[in-house]
Amino acid sequence: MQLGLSTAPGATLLQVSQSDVFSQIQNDALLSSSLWVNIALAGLSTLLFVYLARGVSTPRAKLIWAATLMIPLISLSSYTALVSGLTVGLIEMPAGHPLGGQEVLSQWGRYLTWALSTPMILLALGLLADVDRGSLFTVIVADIAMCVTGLAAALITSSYLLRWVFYLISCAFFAVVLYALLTEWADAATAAGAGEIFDTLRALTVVLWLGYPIVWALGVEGLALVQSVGVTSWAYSGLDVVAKYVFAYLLLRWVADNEGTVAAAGESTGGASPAAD
Ligand code: RET
Repeated sequence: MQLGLSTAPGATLLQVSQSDVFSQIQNDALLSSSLWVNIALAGLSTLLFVYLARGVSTPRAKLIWAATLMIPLISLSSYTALVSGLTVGLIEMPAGHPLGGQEVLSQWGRYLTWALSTPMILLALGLLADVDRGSLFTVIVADIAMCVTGLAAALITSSYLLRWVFYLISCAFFAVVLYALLTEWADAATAAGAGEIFDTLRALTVVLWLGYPIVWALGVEGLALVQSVGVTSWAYSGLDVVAKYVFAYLLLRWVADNEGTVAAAGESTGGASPAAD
């Protein structure tokens, strides 16, 4: 994989055509396979989830199912945009960066579409745990802010320092999400009778989500300790497979088997259900 391409004088992100990036992706087997595998898995997961939901009838379970179904659908769009070159670009790294002055391939579309997919994951988890609306709102807004500031960290080309400032701001938003998952939401889930499945999903979420900022820091956009865009892309894709499809499958299977518990939680605790507050 070509990665620290030397910069042609005056070359900018906008001068690299989409088809150039597209052929660069197609010519890199490691990189393109990391994207195509996810397109295939997102498609299969969508079909499986529609099948799993055939018996779901209560409004609350339907809402959880709708949020969960969005996860592979957003992923399908996200990976198709990446593979086409639409949301991938060559970014010239600022002075001070290990690859300063060189252009690196940035899959910036990932950060953008995480701003759509991760709120669906948190919405499904929050509904499952029957958390109150204030908490759900705060966590989802912090999560979107985490993704958008992560996008800023990836796209800044003027200052190496500011890339890391935005990275730290994103980490601060991430801390809000982690804090809620580990404290308040866990208590709410136990009260709602979903303690066990919530513990499993929370462990999966906390451990895997921590992997994303680590991959960013090690990859070409951060410290460039790993200089292959294909390897970085596989790391993100691997995390995505478990954080999205395995997560969503476990959640939906539990909801389908425990619809009564899900419906009762919304009625009795006055949590995030529409009738509450
Ligand atoms: C970035 C870099 C800046 C610092 C932090 C990050 C965290 C990203 C996370 C992403 C999770 C993505 C998931 C996607 C599934 O569709 C943006 C990498 C904290 C936690 C689960």
